[in-house]
Amino acid sequence: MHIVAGNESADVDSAVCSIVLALLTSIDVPLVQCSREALERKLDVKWALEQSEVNIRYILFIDEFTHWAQKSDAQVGLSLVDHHQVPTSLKQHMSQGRMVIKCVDHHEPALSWNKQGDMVHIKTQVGSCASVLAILTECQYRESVKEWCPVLLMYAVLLDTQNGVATYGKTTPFDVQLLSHRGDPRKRARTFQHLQTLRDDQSAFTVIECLENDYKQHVHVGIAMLREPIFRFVKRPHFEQEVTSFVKRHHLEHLLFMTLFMDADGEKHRELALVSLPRMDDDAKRSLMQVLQQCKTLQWYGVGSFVTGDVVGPVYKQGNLAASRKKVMPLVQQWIAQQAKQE
Ligand SMILES: [Mn+2]
Repeated sequence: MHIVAGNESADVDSAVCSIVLALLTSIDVPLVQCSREALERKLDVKWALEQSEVNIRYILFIDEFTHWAQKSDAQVGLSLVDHHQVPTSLKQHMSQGRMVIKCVDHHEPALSWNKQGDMVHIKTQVGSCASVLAILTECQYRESVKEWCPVLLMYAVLLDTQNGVATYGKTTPFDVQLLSHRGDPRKRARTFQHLQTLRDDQSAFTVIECLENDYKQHVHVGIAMLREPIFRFVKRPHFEQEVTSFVKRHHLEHLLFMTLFMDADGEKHRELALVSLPRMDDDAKRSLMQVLQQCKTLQWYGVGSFVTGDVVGPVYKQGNLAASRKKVMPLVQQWIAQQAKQE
C-alpha cells in the first residue's frame, strides 16, 4: 500500500494536496491527519471537498490508519505532502518495510519529485503547498488532472495567502500570479471570505474541539492554534477540566496556545500563551519561554496572565503578524533537542 499523508494540522492545504497528489500520481490512498469524525468540525476543509467530486469514503483518516497499522504488518510506502518530517502520529507505525518514499513540500527548501521519482527542488518561493501542486498539475501531470483539481488547490492558496494579499507574510509573487489566472477577482474574494468564515467560526465548539481543530505536537510539546483572543477563550465553560484532559490525552509536558483572529475593525492579531498546569515543570517552562523570547523576529510583548482555576499562563501579543506557528515550532524543536543533550 502506498499512502500520501498531509501534515498533522489537517488544514485545507494539507487535505487538498494529499488528495490531488494521490490522484495525479496514482498513489493508492490520501491520508488526512484528523479523525473522520473531526472532519465535521473542519468546516473549511469539509466545504472545499464538497465543491469537488472527491468521495470522502475514498480518503483515509488518521484514526482508521492507526487502527489498521496496529493490526497489520503489511508494507507501507509513505509520501509526505505539506511537511517533510515523519510526524509522531505516523512514526510509531513506521518500522521495517514501511518507509517514506517521496515528499512534496513548500517549507524551506521547497521539494518535489519528478516522474522518474527523483527529488526536485522547487526554486520558486510559494505560500502554500497547493501552489507547488498547481505547478505540478500544469507542467507534469496534465493528462490525469481532473477539472476540479485546480479549483480545490485554489481554495488552499486563497486561505494561506489571504487571497493573494502581497503584504501578507506567506504570499509570494508566484501565488499572486497563480490566483490572477483563477477567474473573476470579485468571485474569488467572496470565496475567500466564505472559507475564512468557515475556518474561524468556532463558537459552537467545546474547548477540546477548539484545541484539536488546528493542533501540532513535537514530542511532548503541543501548539494549538486558536481563532479568538486568549483571554476570551480561557473563559469558556469547562476550560480548566477540558484543558487538563487534553494535556493528559496527548501526554504533554508543555502546551502553547497561539491565536490568529480579526477584531471588529478587521485588524489582525496574533498572541501566544504558555499554559501552566499544577503538575508541569516550572523550570523547564521558564527555559522554554526564554528560548521563544530570544527570537527577536516574533516581537512578543507581555500583556498579562490568565488564571482559570489551576490553569494559568502568561499571555503575549505578537508584534510580527506575518510569523505563524511554522516559525515557532522549530524553536520548540531546538529547545527539546537542547534539553535532551543536557540530560
Ligand atoms: Mn501548507
